[in-house]
Amino acid sequence: MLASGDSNWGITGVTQRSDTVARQLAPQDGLFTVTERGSGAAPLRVVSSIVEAISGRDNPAAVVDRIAADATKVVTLTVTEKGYRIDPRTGSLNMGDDQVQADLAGRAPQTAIGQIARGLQQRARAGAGPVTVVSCDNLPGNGDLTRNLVRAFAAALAAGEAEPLLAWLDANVTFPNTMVDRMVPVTTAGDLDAVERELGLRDEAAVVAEPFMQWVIEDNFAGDRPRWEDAGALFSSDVAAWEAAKLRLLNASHSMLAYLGLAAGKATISDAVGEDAFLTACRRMMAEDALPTISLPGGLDGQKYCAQVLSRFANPALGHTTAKVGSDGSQKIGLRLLSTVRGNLDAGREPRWAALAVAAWMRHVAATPAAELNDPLAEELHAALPAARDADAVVPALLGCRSIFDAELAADTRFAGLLTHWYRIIDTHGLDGLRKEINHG
Ligand code: CS2
Repeated sequence: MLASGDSNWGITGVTQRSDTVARQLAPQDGLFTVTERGSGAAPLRVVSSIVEAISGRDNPAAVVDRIAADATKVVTLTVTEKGYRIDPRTGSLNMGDDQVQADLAGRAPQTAIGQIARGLQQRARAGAGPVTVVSCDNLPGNGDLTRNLVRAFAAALAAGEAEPLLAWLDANVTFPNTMVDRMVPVTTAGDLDAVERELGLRDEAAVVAEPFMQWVIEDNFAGDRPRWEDAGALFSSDVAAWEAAKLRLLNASHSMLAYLGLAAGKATISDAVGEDAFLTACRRMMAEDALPTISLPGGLDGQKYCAQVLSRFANPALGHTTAKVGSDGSQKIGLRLLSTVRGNLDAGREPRWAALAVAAWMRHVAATPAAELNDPLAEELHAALPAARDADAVVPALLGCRSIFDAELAADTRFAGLLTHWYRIIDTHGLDGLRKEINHG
């Protein structure tokens, strides 16, 4: 959340994890460091833009108050794909989610969409001015989506509440689309120790990141905003093309490397992309499956972009783990891989390499005990799995998960055949089998 004070912008940082606030940011007056790892890394930097840190879990009313405050001009959210509580069948707010229902029933809201909607409702009642809500998550049309989710929440309120809020939202709130790109692994205890050695102080909120960063924003703001362009942000009317390129090229390859890496016992993304066969599979998925399904933003060279992405993945200093990138797969593969799959099938082409990434995810689900599968749908996925875990049993079972695969895609025998082919190789022949099949290509 960003307030403004005559262009002196300050951030109220809201985290959903109470220990992050209690243990980390609050005792440090919101100060934290950013350490870049890899070629071209800038020196360690202390960030002082957070003027207040609030736990969205422990103090939801404060979050609502800050959103409602007239001084707040921009609300940004980075809550990962699952934080939006999207119903995959409708693409809208999951009204079957008990947390969403509890927020609608009037408790101090705990969900991101509930906190934003209730904050905007309080803002409307207080007569505060226009505000802009900026999603910074890996979702196509993330601003449009956030608007639709907030409007769905408003529309589900009691009759006397819904209409005035919807009218106010439409007149006073904008939701620009954005594309944000920077690899930021989970900070480890070793990272905290390294920062302490360099800084001479203990920073419990230290952030580690790659040197690369990119932020593309639709210039659709309801009121004031910081001059993010001065820090390198790009304002564009073609954010959708940037989002598609990033999701279907970078994020899709990230997921492919995560699941192939996990199958081969590779702990990090850089280890996984260091396996020549996996590097080849990424290259071919980007070139042969993904690029033909997207229109690149003006001026972006597809080949150079793909080469740069793979070079970023190879950064050995970053320590991005296959387990972290492979988490929440049920929320990611549709956005990153299945759009490419559908685009190729519709064009009469076989998405050979995107199917490999999906098959590797299926093998990850089947080979990981439910209690260890880091996925909001872990129970649903494991309930769908048969006792047998071979290709002929697992592929149709997971294709039957309508939260992920729609009926038309699940019934496509070309796709099912590719999934079965790759799953069988991973499951039966492992890394050697993958090397042979990918290099045989
Ligand atoms: C990653 C992304 O964890 C993941 O799913 O693919 O967080 C990725 O690091 C960022 O989108 C890079 O901009």
